[in-house]
Amino acid sequence: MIFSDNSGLVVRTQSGFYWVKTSLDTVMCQVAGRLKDTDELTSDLVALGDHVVIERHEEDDRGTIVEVLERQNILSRVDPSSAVGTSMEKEQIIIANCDQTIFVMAAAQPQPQPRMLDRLLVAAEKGHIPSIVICVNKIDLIEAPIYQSVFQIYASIGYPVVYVSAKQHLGIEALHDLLKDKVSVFTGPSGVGKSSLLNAIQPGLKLETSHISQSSQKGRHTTRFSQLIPLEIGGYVADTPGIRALAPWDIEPHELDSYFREIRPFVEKCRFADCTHHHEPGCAVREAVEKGSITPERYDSYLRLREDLEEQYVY
Ligand SMILES: Nc1nc2c(ncn2[C@@H]2O[C@H](COP(=O)(O)OP(=O)(O)O)[C@@H](O)[C@H]2O)c(=O)[nH]1
Ligand SMILES: [Mg+2]
Ligand SMILES: [Zn+2]
Repeated sequence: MIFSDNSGLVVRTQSGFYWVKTSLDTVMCQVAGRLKDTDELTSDLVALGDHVVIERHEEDDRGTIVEVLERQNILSRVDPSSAVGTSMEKEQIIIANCDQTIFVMAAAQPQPQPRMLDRLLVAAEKGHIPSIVICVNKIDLIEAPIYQSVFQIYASIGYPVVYVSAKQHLGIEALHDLLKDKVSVFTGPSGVGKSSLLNAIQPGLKLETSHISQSSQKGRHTTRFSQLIPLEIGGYVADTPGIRALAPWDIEPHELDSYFREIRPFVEKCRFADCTHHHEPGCAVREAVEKGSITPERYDSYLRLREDLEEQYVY
């Protein structure tokens, strides 16, 4: 993307302010009022990673975002601060136009959360993210067979899995190669080591990392804004707030099966076109679970998420 002095990339968002990196400089902007009145706002008007057109103010060094260019892809969720589960719920865009998402989990402390990972994967599939990678950090803490038993299933269904330790500097080179010249986003629960990994990749970043209290084993939320960090090796990486829960945005129950990579190929073989894969006779998905081509864990994730979506979905 080529930018000019009045167009650029949104590199930071914080409380209604957006920092736009143009060909000249980085300008702090707000959103033009007229963009806000268009229609009912169900999503963020401007998100990290957006390509925007700005107007510079004559009176100061700030600007106004007057146009958001069409997004290539988005990673989003239901905004947890909106009225979740009602018609007033909103979409929160974690990042727009990224080349890849790297979902970070810890091998331990905090415990891996595969059900949450499955939700993240669904959100990324839905948002047309071109490359989806899973990064398992803190492998210094426990034995390989323990964490591999949780994560190798993802490699077998086609998601690259990289095992790393920010603390012992293991696998950091592999991450380096993945990030080079791309716009990437690190997302995952708080306390899994996202900021520590970014610090390991680019010493000198000095992102704030949190201490896990031994009693709760939950990371403190230290990241309260989102930013795209330019990498010395080329490209950007987004540091975003930790995610406690993720409800994928705007997914109808019947489309969910298409966002589970290993379930998708079986769907057209079910006897009924509207098969939910829950109880119907002649269900090729359940047959695949019985034969071991789909793991019970991922199938269970599918069923649970489908149930959540059925509850939320307004017919
Ligand atoms: N043992 C171990 N601890 C780590 C590793 N990476 C990060 N931590 C610790 O985990 C805690 C949370 O890290 P932080 O980077 O703030 O996590 P974030 O919330 O995902 O950004 C800090 O106390 C880090 O020192 C690792 O590879 N091994
Ligand atoms: Mg952090
Ligand atoms: Zn079925």
